[in-house]
Amino acid sequence: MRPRMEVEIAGLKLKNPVMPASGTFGFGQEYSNFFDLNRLGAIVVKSVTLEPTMGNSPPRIVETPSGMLNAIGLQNPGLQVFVDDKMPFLRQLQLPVIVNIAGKTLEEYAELAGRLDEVEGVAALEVNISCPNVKAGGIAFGTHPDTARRVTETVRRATRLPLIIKLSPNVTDIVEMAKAVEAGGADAISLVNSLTGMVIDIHHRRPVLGNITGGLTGPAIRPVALLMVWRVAQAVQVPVIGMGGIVSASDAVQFLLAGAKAVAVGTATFRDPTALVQVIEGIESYLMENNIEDINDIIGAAQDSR
Ligand code: RRO
Repeated sequence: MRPRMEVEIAGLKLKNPVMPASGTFGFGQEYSNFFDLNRLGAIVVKSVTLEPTMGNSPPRIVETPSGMLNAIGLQNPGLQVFVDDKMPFLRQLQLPVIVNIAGKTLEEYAELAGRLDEVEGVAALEVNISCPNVKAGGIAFGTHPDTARRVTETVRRATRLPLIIKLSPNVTDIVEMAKAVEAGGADAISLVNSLTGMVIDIHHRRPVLGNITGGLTGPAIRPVALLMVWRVAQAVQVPVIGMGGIVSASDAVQFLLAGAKAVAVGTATFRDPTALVQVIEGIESYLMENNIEDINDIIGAAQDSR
C-alpha cells in the first residue's frame, strides 16, 4: 500500500511535503517541460517586489565547495507583471501557489500583501525578511526580533492569506527570531535562506561577485540549516518548512525527522531540474521500506529520541 504523503501547513493541504525553494524555480512555467508540476506539494515563486527590479551587477553567481554563492539582488518583473503575466499559468495548477514577497519598507510589505490578497489563485504568502543581497529591505528586517515581529504584524493586518515568514540564518539566535514572528502572527515559518559569504579572485585581487558578498546555498549549508530547523521546531507551535542544501530524499527525511512539516529543494534543481520529483519519490520509498503508513508519523520523530 502507498503511504499517506499529505501534510497540512497553515491551512493549506499539500499532496506531499515537497516544494521548490523561492528563487530557484522562477515562476514555475520555466520548469513545466521537465515534469508535471502538479506532482509538487506546492509551488513557491521567486520574490516579487512592488516595482520591477533589475538586480545586482554581474557576476551574480559563483560555485563554491559543495555549494554556490548568489547575489541576484531580487531581480523580478514587479507585482503588476507577476499578476498579469505569471498568475494565469500558476492558477490553473492543482496545487497551492505560494507567493514570496519582499519590500524595502514596512509600507511596501503591506501594499504587496494587500494587493495579493485580492488576486485569484494565491494560496499563501511567504514573507522574505532574509534576502542577503540588497541594501534596503530583505535582511534589514530579518536580523532583529522586534523588527521581524513588526513586519509580520504589518503584513498580518494587510491580508487574510496564510503567512509564512522566511528566516535568515545570519543571526545570533534563530529561536528568538522564530518566536518573534510567531508572536507577530506567522502561520508557518520557513528556514533557512542563504548564509552570507564571499569569494576572492586571487589573480585579479578582487571579490568575484559584483555585489562583493552573496548568499551561500547547497549541501555545504545543510548541517547548519538542519540544526536551525531542529531548534526552531522545538521552540514554536507553528509548522516549520525546512530547507538548506537538500539534494536527495534522505536529506529531506532528515529535515522531517528534525521537525519540519514540509521541505523545500533549491540549489539541487540547478544541477538536476527533476530533483524535486526524485525527492518526492524517494521519500515515498523510504516510508514504504520502513512500513510507515503516514508521513506525519515521522515528522519530529528524531526529537523524541532526545
Ligand atoms: O535575489 C537574491 O539575491 C536572493 C534573495 Br531575494 C534571497 O532571499 N536569497 C538569496 O540567496 N538571494
